[in-house]
Amino acid sequence: MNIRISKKLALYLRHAPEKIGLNLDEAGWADVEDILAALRITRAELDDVVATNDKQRFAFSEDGAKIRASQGHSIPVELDLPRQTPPAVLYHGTVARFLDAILRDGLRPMNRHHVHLSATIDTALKVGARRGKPVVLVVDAAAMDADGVPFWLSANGVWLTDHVPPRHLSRFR
Ligand code: HQG
Repeated sequence: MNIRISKKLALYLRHAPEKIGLNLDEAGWADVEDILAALRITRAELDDVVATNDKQRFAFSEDGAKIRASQGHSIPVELDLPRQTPPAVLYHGTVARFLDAILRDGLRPMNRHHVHLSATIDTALKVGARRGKPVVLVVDAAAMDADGVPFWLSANGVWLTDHVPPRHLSRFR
């Protein structure tokens, strides 16, 4: 995968389309032709980044004419993801310096639209390790589900929710 192209796509499709004069519709889709022109890449290069991306960050529309980020936006988009019943337990990878705030306020979306949760400890460790020595929190998703809290599953397997209250969090390691 071409990491340079992937990073640019993440920037323009999630955070700053205006930097290259890109228009995203309300569901976050951009015209593939606009992306190719703006990044000066070929369709084959774009197809390769989408297909081989380590986290499957991007997805084409069914007809292949549009592309969007599957999650992680900071600009307002309505992904219309299906609400799903979560597994009984989900995980969140973070670092020790955020723990006091997290255990006081719960997990908050911060700059993103949702709190991002992982189905496996392994993935949570990797997410946390982006910031330092990873700390994994266990989320009692079954209890949240029983409370009626909605969860969504992104196209690339990330579990999303609005907020995780401290009472449903515990430290794994
Ligand atoms: C922390 C990557 C203080 C939270 C990954 C995290 C993921 C709080 C940071 C995706 C807090 C936000 C998302 C609170 C949460 N007080 N800190 N109340 N609540 N935090 O990047 O989950 O490569 O927005 O623990 O793989 O780290 O972008 O979220 O450390 O899937 O595709 O605030 O991003 O994917 O950081 O990562 P982020 P995240 P991509």
